[in-house]
Amino acid sequence: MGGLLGWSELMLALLLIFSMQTGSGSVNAVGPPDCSYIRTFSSNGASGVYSIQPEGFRFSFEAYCEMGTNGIWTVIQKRTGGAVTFDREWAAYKNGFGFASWDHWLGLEKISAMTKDKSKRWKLRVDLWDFEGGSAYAEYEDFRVGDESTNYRLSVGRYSGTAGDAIRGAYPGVDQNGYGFSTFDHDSDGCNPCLFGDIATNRCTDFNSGGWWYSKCGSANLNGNWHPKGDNIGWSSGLHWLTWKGPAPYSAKATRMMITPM
Ligand SMILES: [Ca+2]
Repeated sequence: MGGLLGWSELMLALLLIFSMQTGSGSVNAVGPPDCSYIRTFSSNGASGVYSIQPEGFRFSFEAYCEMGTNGIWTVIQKRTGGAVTFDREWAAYKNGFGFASWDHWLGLEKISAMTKDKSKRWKLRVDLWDFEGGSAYAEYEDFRVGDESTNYRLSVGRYSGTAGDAIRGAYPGVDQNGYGFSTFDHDSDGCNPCLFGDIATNRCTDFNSGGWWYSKCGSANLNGNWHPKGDNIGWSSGLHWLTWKGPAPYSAKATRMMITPM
């Protein structure tokens, strides 16, 4: 047993050394910096999971590339059900979790690395599906996420779409643009406390759960708890985009967030 463990640890160490070397840039042949390059790397160019490595990032990783009619997008978030829990700590949101081919959060380090080059502009698209067969979308120009020292601060520019601009808020004072990311173990939500009727809260995650760019909790959060059809309205934690469906909070059936260079 001890011998087997020693062997697996040795293999892990070798893998780590190898990945550090490949990440150094000199042996960098692992993949494109984001999905928009896939067609030049791959002949068939179908939607699916590809290996990408943003410039300056330490290692390559799997991401889902959506080959759309309006661009090739790198998916950074997807929800279709409750099997993958999104009520997770800072480290999980930092590094990512779930399955690239299915429900997942790509990870703030990766999103930040992709969008940090100020000479490049990025568009964010948010897709929302309801339980009644409908859908809506929101697009933001100049999407960017800062590094960890800024708590992965969110920046978005001009909005367009059919779902409403829930990031800037369904009501005044809750603008999430320019706010850092919060999880239950990492609070930068601007509540100390926030008052909702008779309820005072210091942490949006106490009610809204998940991790998000909470600003006084706000009107958008797609990383809350997933709820099934018929039991999806009125929960404080859900897949909420309150400019789309509200004021009674409607939790979406499915969501997707993805980015592409502008
Ligand atoms: Ca707080």
